[in-house]
Amino acid sequence: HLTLKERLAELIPTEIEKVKAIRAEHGKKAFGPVTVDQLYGGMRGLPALIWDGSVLDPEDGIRFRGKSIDECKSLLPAAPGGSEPLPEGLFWLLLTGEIPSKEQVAELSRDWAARAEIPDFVKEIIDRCPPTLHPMSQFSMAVTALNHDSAFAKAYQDGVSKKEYWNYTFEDSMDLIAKLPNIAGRIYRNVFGDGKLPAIDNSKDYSANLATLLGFGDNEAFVELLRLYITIHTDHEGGNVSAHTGKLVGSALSDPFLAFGASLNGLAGPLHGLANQEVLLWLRKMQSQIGENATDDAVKSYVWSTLKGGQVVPGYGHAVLRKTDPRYTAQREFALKNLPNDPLFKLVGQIYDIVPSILLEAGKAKNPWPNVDAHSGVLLTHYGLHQMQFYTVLFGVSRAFGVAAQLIWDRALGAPLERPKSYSSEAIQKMFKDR
Ligand code: NMX
Ligand code: MLT
Repeated sequence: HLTLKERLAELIPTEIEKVKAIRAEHGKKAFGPVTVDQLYGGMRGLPALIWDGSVLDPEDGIRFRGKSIDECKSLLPAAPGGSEPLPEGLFWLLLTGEIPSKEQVAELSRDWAARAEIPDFVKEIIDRCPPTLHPMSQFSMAVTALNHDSAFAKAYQDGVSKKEYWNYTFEDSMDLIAKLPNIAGRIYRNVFGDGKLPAIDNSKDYSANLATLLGFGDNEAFVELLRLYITIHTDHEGGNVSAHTGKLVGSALSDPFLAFGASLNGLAGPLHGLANQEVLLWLRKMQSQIGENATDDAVKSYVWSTLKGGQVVPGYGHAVLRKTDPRYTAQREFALKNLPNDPLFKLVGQIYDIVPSILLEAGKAKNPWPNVDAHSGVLLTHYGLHQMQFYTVLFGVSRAFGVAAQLIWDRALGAPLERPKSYSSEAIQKMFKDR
């Protein structure tokens, strides 16, 4: 059978021809008007990027290479004895559009385990961070520092041909993904534990190793949760802040470590990935104010007090989705199967019944339904991972898969430097004066 890199090498020439043909036939055709509101409004809905790995439908949610989360759950290989999809398989799917065999997935697990060690100076950078420095800042620094050994950066300095960019981007991307468990584990153990870290086990899959590094390797249900968690957080089409940032920075031919470091800084914002931390903080604050087993009326008035205080309800709303996020549903199904009586899960379910109608009544949010971040913290904390400041790091580990896949394809297809046009308000006033 073929390795992932060999299969990619086969697919790339056909894709290059496909893109050439699309551009030759449709290159000068217009999508439609661009409104002034889109310039001021965060470019919502503006067609601006190409990415084949995943597409987000406002109603149905994410599809990875056309496959829904449910389809991925049934088609992608699981671990022996497990039932959740292995994220190794999702990475293969994102890159090739194909479902890998069990053996191909096992080979990826072995490859990543073999590449997992991080340089001593990166360990020192992490160890020198004060425990008060947010784990996401530590994560982004460590990832950026991996650029020290970038194969792409070295090859570029050595004058490599453009045709070979994808090859070095692939190697860096594999190294990046492989090293994240050691970085995340080290940050977790330094900030919340005794700083001692077990070794990667070359016979285990990626999520099992990550769970071990975090101290939860013996809990098979937690390992299964991580497999699902990493699979569903990988990619959310091209326009979300972390994916787009990685693509943008990568377009300057910054290597995958620099590009993904930038992605992480975007993911660390409360309207994006940090929302999973914010959700748990908000739930805990709610419990401390209105008690556990609170009535619906008490929950309602807490939600209203959040809105009246000029804050957002974390974990609700979305820039594209207009229905419940299927990633929320997948996590809810996991909870119903594995922790149906968890009190915090019950609160999350109670909120699901209450918040959408309040957001509709408040009348501002275009989407009153929950997103992925409304559910992840309750699962992690159920198994003992209580430190919510760490939650976005796990989102980041997963998001590396999607960003890396984009970077590899962008370099394979020769994607140019991103450089959209900006306008001043004065220019807009002049442009539309008599229209
Ligand atoms: N609670 C309160 N108000 C909200 C919410 C919410 N959950 N969602 C949107 N709004 C407000 C929003 O702040 C805006 O108000 P204003 O006009 O005063 O600026 C108004 O509704 C219109 O916003 P939308 O067009 O519905 O949302 P937008 O596309 O701008 O932003 C989010 C999308 C996700 C940033 C927004 O829904 C939000 O802030 N949600 C809470 C934070 C969150 O859960 N983020 C995680 C997203 C998923 N992820 O992992 O990245
Ligand atoms: C994501 O997973 O990136 C978030 O849901 C945000 C988005 O898609 O805009």
